[in-house]
Amino acid sequence: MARIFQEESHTFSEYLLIPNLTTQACQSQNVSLRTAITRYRKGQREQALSINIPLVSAIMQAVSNHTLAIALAKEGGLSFIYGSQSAESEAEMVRLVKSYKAGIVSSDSNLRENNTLEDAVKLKNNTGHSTIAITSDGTNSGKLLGLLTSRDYRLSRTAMNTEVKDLMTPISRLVTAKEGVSLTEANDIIWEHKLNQLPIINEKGNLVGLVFRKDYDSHKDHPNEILDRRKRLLVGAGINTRDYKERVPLLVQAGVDVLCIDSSDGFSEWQYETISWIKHNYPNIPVGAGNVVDVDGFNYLADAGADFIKVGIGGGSICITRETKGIGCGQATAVYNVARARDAYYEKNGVYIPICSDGGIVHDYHMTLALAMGADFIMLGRYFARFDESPTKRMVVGGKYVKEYWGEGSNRARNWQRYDEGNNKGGMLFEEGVDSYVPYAGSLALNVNNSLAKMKATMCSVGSLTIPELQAKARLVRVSATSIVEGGAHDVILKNSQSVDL
Ligand code: RVP
Repeated sequence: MARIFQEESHTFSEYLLIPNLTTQACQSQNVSLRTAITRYRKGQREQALSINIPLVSAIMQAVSNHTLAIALAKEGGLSFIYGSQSAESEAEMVRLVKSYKAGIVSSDSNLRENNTLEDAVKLKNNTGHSTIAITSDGTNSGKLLGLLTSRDYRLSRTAMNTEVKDLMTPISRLVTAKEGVSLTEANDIIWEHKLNQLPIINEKGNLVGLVFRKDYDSHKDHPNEILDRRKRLLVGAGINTRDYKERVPLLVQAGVDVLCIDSSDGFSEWQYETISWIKHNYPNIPVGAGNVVDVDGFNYLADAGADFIKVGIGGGSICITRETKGIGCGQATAVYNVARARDAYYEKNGVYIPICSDGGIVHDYHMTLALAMGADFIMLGRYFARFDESPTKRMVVGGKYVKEYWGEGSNRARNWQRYDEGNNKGGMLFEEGVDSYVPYAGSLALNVNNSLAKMKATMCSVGSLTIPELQAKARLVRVSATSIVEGGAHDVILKNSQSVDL
């Protein structure tokens, strides 16, 4: 006999937070949004992988490539590079994030000395980087012969067929540092000689890497950025339950920090097997799993060894899984129920497994509600798709700037690994997602900081300086349909009805 749950499931818009006492210490600058995203044993929270803001970007073609991953990691959050591409190109995106800022980065723009200015300009347009290392073999580890930067030529005056050896600053006039130099020493040399970049070479004169002045400044501008021990930005990657034995090794080789199995329904034996294989072969690489919406799904993946568990089925803005398959649960109820399962698991086993609320964030305050209801961090697709750094094109539609945003279950993404049964039978028979536009919103940094300012203000109203404190203290109330209307501007004539909902 089927069982019908007595409780209705609800979504974030149906709840509000009741303020707690705001003490004098409760001020935005005192709020910490740092959150652990991988499992840890009681008393060992510091050993978990943590991020500085509780936002991660969705595993989607229209959202998480290397440019978004770099921008988000600089603000303190984490991207999961989309897995619906070849393992090689996904690994390449991971590599681009990892090499973005090591303090000492490996040079991604290199030419031989007999290449022409035309070659240099093409390369610069491709990589977006204006510093080109000129090496004996045109690779990033050849013998360093000189550096070419945009200061070395004037496109209006210099003939395009000029060889770079006649334009570059030759090694004899370059300040360099020897391999083994520390980042602090390298930065001192940069300051002392007023350089923009400092090449690092080994004892044979081969190029090892470059240190850029702008990276030093960048860290000052991005105090929240998340870095690994080698000062490289952190990045995650999505995987599936089909080709993980080939894909995971390439991602690990590229330096990925954390993996996540990407599936609309994660309560499956395929996920169990995938997690077991990763734990056996790569015990040091954390792996998240999901998505689930209830206690049973959570416990199953927790026992499988998942390092975090993603919650949400059908709540995504572009998702029609509920309409096509009739599975899912209101996102607020799902998060609340799974959070209780997590707490019970912690109580029983002494192991805390963070949960991620995935999809369905429409207003900024929904983020804070998701945390208050027990989420440790939040995954967003639509939100990030609107920014400059997302991979999609900005265009004008109906006189407004928009960006494209499509679901991984749409025909356009053809991400059948996420949407079939995970059993190698393959083939996407029906769509679970749509193709859409979202309003263009500008730079990631500006928007994220604005959203976080609201989050911190709400946390202060709830008398909480940290996410665990918010989870412990939050008091929420359901609101009636009429109260929801009362919550927006009402009974006035709005002067600007065109305003974009951020
Ligand atoms: P949103 O932030 O509301 O746009 O939701 C993003 C989430 O939607 C993703 O992280 C994923 O879980 C889900 N998704 C992605 N594609 C599809 C689909 O095509 N149905 N759903």
